[in-house]
Amino acid sequence: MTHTLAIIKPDAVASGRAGAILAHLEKGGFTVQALRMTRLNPAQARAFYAVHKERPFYESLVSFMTSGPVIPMVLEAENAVPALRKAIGATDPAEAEEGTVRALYAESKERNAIHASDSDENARNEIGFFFSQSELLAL
Ligand code: 3AN
Repeated sequence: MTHTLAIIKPDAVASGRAGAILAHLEKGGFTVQALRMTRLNPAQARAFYAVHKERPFYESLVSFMTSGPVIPMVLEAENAVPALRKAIGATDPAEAEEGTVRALYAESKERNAIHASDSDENARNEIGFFFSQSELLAL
């Protein structure tokens, strides 16, 4: 079993889809190991998405990710990182495979309901970004 980080984004929390997304992931074989609700400030959102800082959508993305509460969580599964990327679908919900979280719950390429780490190294860093050692005692 390995671990990855998911974030239910502000669009999905605001529209009341967080519970459905969580249920979808649990049904898909992911086990929640840590979870909380928080609101990112602009410095935190900029730091989290620093790899995108040269992209034209960066400021808009920061503004969206700070627009309301988010629900970060640590998920456990076999090959958790690729398994969760497959379960969430393509960045653009119009291109996301049927039955994926983004096909079911995302609004647009930016307001796309969920984030998932894209490598084991990023998963470790992103888990550390949101959760302290004491919150990860079960891992
Ligand atoms: P993913 O979340 O599928 O890994 P990334 O890492 O390319 O996608 O993009 C990070 C986030 O930036 C996306 N989840 C989405 O919210 C936003 N984003 C990506 N591409 C665009 C775009 N062309 N226009 C607006 N927002 C975008």
